[in-house]
Amino acid sequence: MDINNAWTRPTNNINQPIAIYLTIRNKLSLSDHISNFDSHIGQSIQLHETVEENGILTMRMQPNLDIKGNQTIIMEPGSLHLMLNGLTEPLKSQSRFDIYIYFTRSGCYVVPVTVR
Ligand SMILES: [Cu+2]
Repeated sequence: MDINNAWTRPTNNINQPIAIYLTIRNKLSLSDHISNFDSHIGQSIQLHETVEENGILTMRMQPNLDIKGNQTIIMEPGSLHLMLNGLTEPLKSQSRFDIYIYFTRSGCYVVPVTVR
């Protein structure tokens, strides 16, 4: 996996979930599957999708994400994103933290997230 461009926005409000965006490229021709997420700076991370229902944007949890061989998945505002709940500290601009993404086939990746 190539995992790039992981970022989020600064916040002082630790009571609000934060959205994390990134790009995942499967370099293999075999499909893979994200099985779990983790981070030291939050209690849980879920995969969310932003969808429009009757003209209103809402977020829906996506319990599973399959990545086909050679597929690129772009998480960006208004579409797929990771939602981190239970932030333990404010996020300062230009700081960084790590998240962990677990793939069924490719194993665990440490992904540095930049606070923009
Ligand atoms: Cu969300």
